[in-house]
Amino acid sequence: MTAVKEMSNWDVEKIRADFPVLSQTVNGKPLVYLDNAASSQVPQVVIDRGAKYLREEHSNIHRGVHYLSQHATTAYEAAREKVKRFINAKEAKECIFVRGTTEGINLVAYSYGRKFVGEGDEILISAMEHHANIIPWQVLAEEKGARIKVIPINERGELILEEYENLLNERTKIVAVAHVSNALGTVNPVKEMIATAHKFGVPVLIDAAQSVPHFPVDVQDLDADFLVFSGHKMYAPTGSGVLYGKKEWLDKMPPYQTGGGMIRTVTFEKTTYAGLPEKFEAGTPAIAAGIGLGAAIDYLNSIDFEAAARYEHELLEYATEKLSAIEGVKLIGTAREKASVLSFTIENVHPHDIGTILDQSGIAVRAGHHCAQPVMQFFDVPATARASFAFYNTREEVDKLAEAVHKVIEVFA
Ligand code: C6P
Repeated sequence: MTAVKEMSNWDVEKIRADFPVLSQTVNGKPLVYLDNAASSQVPQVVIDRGAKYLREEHSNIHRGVHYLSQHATTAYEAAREKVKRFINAKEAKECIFVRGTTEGINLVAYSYGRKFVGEGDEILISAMEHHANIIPWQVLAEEKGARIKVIPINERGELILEEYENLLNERTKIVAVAHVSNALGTVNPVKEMIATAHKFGVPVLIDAAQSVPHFPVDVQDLDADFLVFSGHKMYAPTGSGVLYGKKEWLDKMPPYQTGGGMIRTVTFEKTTYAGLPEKFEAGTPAIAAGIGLGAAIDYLNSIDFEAAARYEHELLEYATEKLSAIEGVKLIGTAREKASVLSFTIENVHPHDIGTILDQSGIAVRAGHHCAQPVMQFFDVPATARASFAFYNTREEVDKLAEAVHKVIEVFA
């Protein structure tokens, strides 16, 4: 790896000032927040927007003729328009609000799956998927007598693409694959993978939980059929998330949940459903969170997101260089294309102990299997410690991480 000499021209201190949580101390030390892949922090403008809704606009949406309800409905639908522009969907109604990535994938597995997947069919996922992109398909496969096929990975943690092409056939009913692996940081070449699947007439779902927060994603450029992500990993509150789906698919799919808000007419004999997006949004949604997601997108649009992505990438390279130079540290996931995530182990130290000792220095990392147990099995480790970066992290924080890792090694020597 080439040495990183200078960081991009990115005013990280100015950005940090937007995130109040970052100025706290933890265990008497300044907080070093390196658990962004689990949940990123929320800027003041997003906090303020959520608070404004709760203080001045709180009411149910799509239901009331009164002032507050109309105000809240306008704000919520404006957030959907922002999502549409952010991911370059053709139409706002292709953007379904969900609680997060997990719910988005479950929706597709339930709705698309129950309509289009049958006995003997195949569902193609990869060996680096998060459990949220494994289990819904497993449940569907069990129910339908379908089979899960897995695109293998190599020792660097990259998909073996030749195998991918061999696994596609006329029985394949969907490909569901991560854009960026949360356990390894690998960026998968999803645009090419989608083009390959489309040659076989197979739709593709992209789990974009770890890509949308880190670099611009354009659903039309990718030609994704479905793409899902969570607000809480992209500077918005928990409870917000998006399932993007091409209208052609969503129109053909049955509702996932039923109840209020998703109907056209109801009698005891028969119900007819609303069109998109309401058909997939039964019940009262997380309104404050959805409006917050819109505010987070406004924030990302205000900061030169492409420059942020370049900065973050340089930070990842710097951290990779620092940690890989420490004797006893092993990086898990050394793909040529990576984003945000640095998973590692330390010889003879359990990752949970790494996490606990780092916490004493005020450093937040995640330790565990990262809801990707098959990845741990492949690398033959019980768990890893994982530092994951956002554009508000600094080189000094990476230096502190490296120092603290040295301390861990000393404690266990
Ligand atoms: N990964 C992590 O620490 P939810 O929980 O629905 O917002 O997202 C699920 C999910 C799906 N796919 C990927 C690639 C993910 O990274 C996640 C969430 C967190 O890595 C929590 S396990």
